[in-house]
Amino acid sequence: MDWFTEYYNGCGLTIEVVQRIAEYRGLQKIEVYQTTSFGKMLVIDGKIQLTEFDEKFYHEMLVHVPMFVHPNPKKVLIVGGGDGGAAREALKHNPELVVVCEVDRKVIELCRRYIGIDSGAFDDERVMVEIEDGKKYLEGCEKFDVIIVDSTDPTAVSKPLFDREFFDLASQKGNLTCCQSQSPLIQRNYFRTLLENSSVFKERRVYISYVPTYPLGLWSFLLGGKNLYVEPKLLKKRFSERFVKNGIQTEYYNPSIHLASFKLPEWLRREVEMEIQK
Ligand code: AG3
Repeated sequence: MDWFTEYYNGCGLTIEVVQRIAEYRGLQKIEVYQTTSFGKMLVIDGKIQLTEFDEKFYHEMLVHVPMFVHPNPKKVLIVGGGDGGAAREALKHNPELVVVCEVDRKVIELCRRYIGIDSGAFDDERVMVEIEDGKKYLEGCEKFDVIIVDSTDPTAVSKPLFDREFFDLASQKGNLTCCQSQSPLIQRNYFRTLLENSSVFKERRVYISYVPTYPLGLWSFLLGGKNLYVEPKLLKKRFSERFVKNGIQTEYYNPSIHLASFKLPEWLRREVEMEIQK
């Protein structure tokens, strides 16, 4: 047995690992581990991207919140998301097209081979993979109903996905954009940068989820676009029509948690409102 630790700003999370199943150094350092209690784990550049144990907490909240805010999402773009977890969730809304724009083809390759949380999404004929930089792809693409940004932390490869130019493009090409926006508690600088740079959206709302294997467990997401609030009754109707009636079960998401996730603790509410009301 061995231990893997992800360090961040003066603390860290240590997970017991049975073995390292794969390692690849290219555009990014990609590692896949078998852990003792969290199933398989994907690590990129030393940062935990997912474990089988809690990836649904993250992927369901990243995808179903924007997808249920949209009345009829048919065309979906996922920027990043090479593990296929976000694509898997998006398909549950019965879209016509899901484009996964991943800059590092090795992420897709290794995840398909060693982790498999795409659950067949990459074999689905509605899913198209583009190996390209997210910004470049947005410059040339058609419009999408929903754009979902499933990136790594804003270091090296993902940095451009957090800048003004990127949000500008996303606001033009997507009806609705949703980005993972890091830990607002222990990665405040990342979170603030994202808030500052995304002011182009007509409306913005921040919501939170609990992802135990991400830094300190509290994770945030930013929704940008128009009509971001959905009445509880309408939300329940959409959930029932798209999921309940089709026998689709979730592990984390439901309409109540959707609504509750926008209720922020006071320190975070203040921080968000200061930026959003500017
Ligand atoms: N993307 C967000 C993970 C960021 C985690 N950061 C960290 N551990 N420092 C997840 C990609 C999974 N689809």
